[in-house]
Amino acid sequence: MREPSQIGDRMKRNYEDITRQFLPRRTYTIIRVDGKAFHTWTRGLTEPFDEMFMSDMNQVAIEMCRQLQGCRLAFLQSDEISFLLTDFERLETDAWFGGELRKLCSISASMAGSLLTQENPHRPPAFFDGRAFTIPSRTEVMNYFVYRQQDASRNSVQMVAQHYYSQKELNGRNTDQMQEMIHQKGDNWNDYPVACRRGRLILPTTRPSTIDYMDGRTDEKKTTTVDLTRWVPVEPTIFTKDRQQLQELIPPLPDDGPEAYSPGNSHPMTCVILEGMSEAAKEDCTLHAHEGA
Ligand SMILES: Nc1nc2c(ncn2[C@@H]2O[C@H](COP(=O)(O)OP(=O)(O)OP(=O)(O)O)[C@@H](O)[C@H]2O)c(=O)[nH]1
Ligand SMILES: [Mg+2]
Repeated sequence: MREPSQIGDRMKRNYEDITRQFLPRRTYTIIRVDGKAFHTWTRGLTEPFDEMFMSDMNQVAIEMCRQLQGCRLAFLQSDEISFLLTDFERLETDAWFGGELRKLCSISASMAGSLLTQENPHRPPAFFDGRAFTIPSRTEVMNYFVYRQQDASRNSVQMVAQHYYSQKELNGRNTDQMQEMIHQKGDNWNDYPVACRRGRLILPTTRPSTIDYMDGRTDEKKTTTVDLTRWVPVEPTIFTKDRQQLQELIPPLPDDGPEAYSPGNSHPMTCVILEGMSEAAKEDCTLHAHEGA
């Protein structure tokens, strides 16, 4: 009889590992998760925009920003979230799961699914697909977010139009025509909140926080101040008109020279406060809204 290790090695070598793929190192990685058949999963939610659902998606994105190693920001709209990850800060910086493609896709999709299900225990389980890929230039990373934001606005107009008209009435209509049709119903797409029209960014912010701890040597209770990172939802600019917000958020590749990348709070921020947000998250938003003012 063969040793279990021999059969195991053979299975791995001949089958499992043969399709193992890794993303290139020291560049930009995008991971995007998208709700599976959310047209059905969202049935019964407020149309065209459900604040609780948007808030839940923000929470999913915030928790994932915490968990995804090297995450710089997330951009979300409708039932999808894109994360930007980098792995080039130092030569020794690791990539999340070494950049193993199937790990990146499957773990991020399952995270999103279980986090959203946890937020909605009375709804059916939520499933997501996940994809991960490399974009090798900073400008193209900016263009990627322009692409997702344009999709956000197109989706958003469509969702409002579908609220007033049947699919048949909307067939063949472009976004401008749909906006006009919305107008005819006495509504104006431009009056909807930015978060509904342009998507949301999730950004890291740091603020000093006081913590109590026990000094192991003296057994004394002590207090110290540390910088805590919190992730908060922020209103995006219109990326095609104002690229500065994005530019400041995306670190240049190490070979790009000393560009003006300043992590932290240098970008102006208008936070997104939604119904259902935790008190701590609201407090963060209020704090940072003042910083951005
Ligand atoms: N009522 C409501 N529905 C929403 C909201 N946000 C997203 N949705 C729904 O989620 C859908 C997401 O669209 P898609 O991702 O293109 O479609 P899908 O049904 O998820 O299909 P696949 O992604 O291909 O599996 C929209 O068409 C809406 O039906 C919301 O705020 N309120
Ligand atoms: Mg979907």
